[in-house]
Amino acid sequence: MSAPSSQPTPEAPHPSVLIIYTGGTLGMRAGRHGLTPAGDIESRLTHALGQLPLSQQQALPPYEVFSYPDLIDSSAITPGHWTQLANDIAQRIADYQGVVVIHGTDTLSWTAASLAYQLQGLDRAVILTGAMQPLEAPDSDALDNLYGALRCAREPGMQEVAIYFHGKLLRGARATKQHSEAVDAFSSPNYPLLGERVGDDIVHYPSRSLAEQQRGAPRFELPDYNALGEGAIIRLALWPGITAWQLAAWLDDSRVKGGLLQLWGAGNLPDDPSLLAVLAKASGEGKLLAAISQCPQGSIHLGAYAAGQGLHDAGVLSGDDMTPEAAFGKLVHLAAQPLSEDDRRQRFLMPLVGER
Ligand code: ASN
Repeated sequence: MSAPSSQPTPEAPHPSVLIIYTGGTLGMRAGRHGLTPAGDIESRLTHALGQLPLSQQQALPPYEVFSYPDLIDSSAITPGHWTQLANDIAQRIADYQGVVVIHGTDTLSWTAASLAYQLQGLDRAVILTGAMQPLEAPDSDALDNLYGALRCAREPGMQEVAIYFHGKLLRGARATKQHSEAVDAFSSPNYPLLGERVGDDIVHYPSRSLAEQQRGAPRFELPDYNALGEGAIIRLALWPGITAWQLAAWLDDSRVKGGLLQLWGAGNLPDDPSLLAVLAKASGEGKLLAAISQCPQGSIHLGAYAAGQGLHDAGVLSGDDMTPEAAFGKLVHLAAQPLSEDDRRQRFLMPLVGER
């Protein structure tokens, strides 16, 4: 898969929005062992969107559908899928007004964060959506989510990867799944909404968008995450009583190239020098280590407490107020590129797509 040969030309956009279907509950049907991804999505979408009130139908852009042949429950997603999806979007986006990705909700925010890093410099919208109930289920949230996502995808001021779900437009690299059952399943704990649905309209807040802040020169960064091999970046949340040998069991493995630590509160670790020694050894071997909080809201401040003092010296980078999805996705993204260790560390600490 290769990057597009030319960048999109905003002066002459194609009127359609491209819908990319990856699977997820939105398109599932009941099978013998429970809900399972189902195809025939184009005619199902036409039928479902045709049930909307006429005024809403008229407000929708025309669309084309690209469906993956192997549809998945998003719990099966891997960084390899993120690479594939980013490449497929990069190859096609210049021909469309924007892109909607239909994705399972379980890992939707992980994919959104990864796409944000890979599709830096977008000059139009890539909107991920899904549903908690299948399209054909009674009172499903699917149709409203599709309606909103299609409207957002053609919004000219939207020039980033975002999630539209239950009336809210969230920055992709700031969002997280907050509920396993409710239709209001996503939140953006440390960044305000990019927009929201008001009646039949979508209100967009341009001053919060990447287009206003730091879009920069259009460029895509499409590294091959497969090249990292399975499991090169790990994620580990502290628990009371964690020991150095347990931490070492993850970090000493030569296949591991980096890791995300989820610390206590504002960035604290148990008062145990042997834990810091394991971290310092891994950093010394060139492994990229970063830390965020286990708290869903707020930031870490390494060294604010004595209990967090040694982390900086052990080479652990502050992930500030990033979501686990954004911090983990950034480690994967940086580790997959031919960068020096210093460059990786520097880029981790600077905001690339408004993720921190
Ligand atoms: N397990 C489903 C998925 O992530 C959940 C959903 O889409 N609501 O594919």
